[in-house]
Amino acid sequence: MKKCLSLCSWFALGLWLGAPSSGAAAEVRPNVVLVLIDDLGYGDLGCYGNTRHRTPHLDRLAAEGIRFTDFHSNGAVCSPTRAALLTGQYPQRSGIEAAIGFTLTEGVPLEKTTIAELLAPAGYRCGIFGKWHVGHVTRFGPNAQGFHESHCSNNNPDYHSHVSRDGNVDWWKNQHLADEPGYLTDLVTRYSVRFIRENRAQPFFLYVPQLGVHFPYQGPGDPPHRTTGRAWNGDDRYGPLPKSQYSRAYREMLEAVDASVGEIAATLDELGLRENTLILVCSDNGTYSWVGSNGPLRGQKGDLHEGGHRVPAFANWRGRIAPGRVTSATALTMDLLPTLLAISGAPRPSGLRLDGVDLSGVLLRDELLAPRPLFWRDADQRAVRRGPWKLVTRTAQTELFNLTDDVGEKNDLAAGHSELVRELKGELAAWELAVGSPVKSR
Ligand SMILES: [Ca+2]
Repeated sequence: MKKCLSLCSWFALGLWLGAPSSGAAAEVRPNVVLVLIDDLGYGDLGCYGNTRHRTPHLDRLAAEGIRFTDFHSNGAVCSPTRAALLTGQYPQRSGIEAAIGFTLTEGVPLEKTTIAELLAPAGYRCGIFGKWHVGHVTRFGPNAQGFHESHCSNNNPDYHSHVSRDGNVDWWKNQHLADEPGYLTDLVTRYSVRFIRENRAQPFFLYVPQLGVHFPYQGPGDPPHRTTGRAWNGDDRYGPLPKSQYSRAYREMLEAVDASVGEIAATLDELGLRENTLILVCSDNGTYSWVGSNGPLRGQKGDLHEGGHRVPAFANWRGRIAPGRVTSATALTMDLLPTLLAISGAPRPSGLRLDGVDLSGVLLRDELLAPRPLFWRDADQRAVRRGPWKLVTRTAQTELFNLTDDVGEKNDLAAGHSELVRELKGELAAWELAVGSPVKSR
């Protein structure tokens, strides 16, 4: 299946290259740097109102680009959002609907078409440095899903000892164990910068799923904690520090991520690549509100109230995206793949099912998105969004909110809007019927 898609893509690419030029993408394929920050909350960055965390590099990229106020992760936890990012599909269709562990039986199925498998045939060099978390890397890893180079973890290891919660070392190079000393955020920076330098003369897709700011809570100066040979699934999963120091460590971890992104941007500057590089930054789900900030939102990581999935997101492309813009467009992680297809000019194979939509008109031309219903599902929670309206269900409980008036989801309006509740429940049921059960991993 993959081979067929690849051949089809080459054929389509040949047609595309022979077609008359219709825009900048047809002349020079832009580079893409996609930074996914782990568990970053809606209120964690200075550009979203935080006054405690110092994030000057991220704030500058946002200020010099376009910032979303209504961007959402597809999942309220790590794996489903990452699966949606890679496939452009709802997690429920992509093969992973829940956070996964370390088994060899769970993962985005290899026959799924990923963003790397679409960009590579168009001449892109594809690299990933950071956290994978969509299937054990030895079986479902990035090199088996279209990436040319990878240094990554399965999950969230100790930042210093690199031991994951299953008691095994978890740092891999091209799907082979390759431990090395270093604070993980620094390793992510090192490989990302090297990748840019080595591929400066050709289009590249650099995917940087930062490990910060997911637990264990360890700043660069905090001690290593986990050792091999035992599981770390109790309260010790959060690291070596007393709880009173979690938020201090979290701030330092975020500031290390900010420095990492700053170094990546500085490398692009130094090489004269900023005018030909789209930088996208977003988070994979909300933060835990006892350590980070979801701003004015209700709920936290794992919840289908806004605090679980409304996240920071912005795009920067010097000379192409006008600086200082803020958009209220409602967008999701699964929209990134169609957006990158449009911006890169990479062909979309016929028959490829995408749930996301192209955001390039929002980014480049201030266009509006067509209205569409949006859906989330996480175990016993469901949510559906239509314009300002959001219905949230959990077992027998149903709530309705108007997010324009009430982004904090404080006023349940379900009792006074029975007809709208009925309609939204109907849309949700139809969507669940369409996506069915998650694709079984193999
Ligand atoms: Ca996460």
